[in-house]
Amino acid sequence: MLVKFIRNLLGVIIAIMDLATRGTKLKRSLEKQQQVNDEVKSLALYQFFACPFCIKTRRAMYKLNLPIDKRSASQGSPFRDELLTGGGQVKVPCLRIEQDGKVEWLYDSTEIIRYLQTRFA
Ligand SMILES: N[C@@H](CCC(=O)N[C@@H](CS)C(=O)NCC(=O)O)C(=O)O
Repeated sequence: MLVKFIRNLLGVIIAIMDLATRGTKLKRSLEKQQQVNDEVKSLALYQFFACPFCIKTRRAMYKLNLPIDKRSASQGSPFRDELLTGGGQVKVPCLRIEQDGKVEWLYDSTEIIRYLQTRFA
């Protein structure tokens, strides 16, 4: 109970520090950014606000200037059930990728960041 509280508190502090120190976003031409904005409509990040792995992933998304839909997988959220049913486990971060009529659920922050950098950097 106390450990969980301290862990969550630290997560919130890290999340706030992240927001304050994000720096600059990748700059693209207007047309290119519009194309990227359209492409990321087929992506969604399932996450917790205060999870360090999610913070790391959100930071990379910010730096790459990717307005990906963020879905909270916290207790009581319908997205939690969606993640469990679709991906097979409630573990965050998880990137839902819809492509060519198929859906892939990509777990692990390092894998997600690698995927985003390869596709959008
Ligand atoms: N190696 C994974 C670790 C992910 C992880 O441990 N996530 C925790 C939250 S910080 C989780 O989803 N735990 C399941 C739960 O809290 O229900 C990554 O880098 O994404």
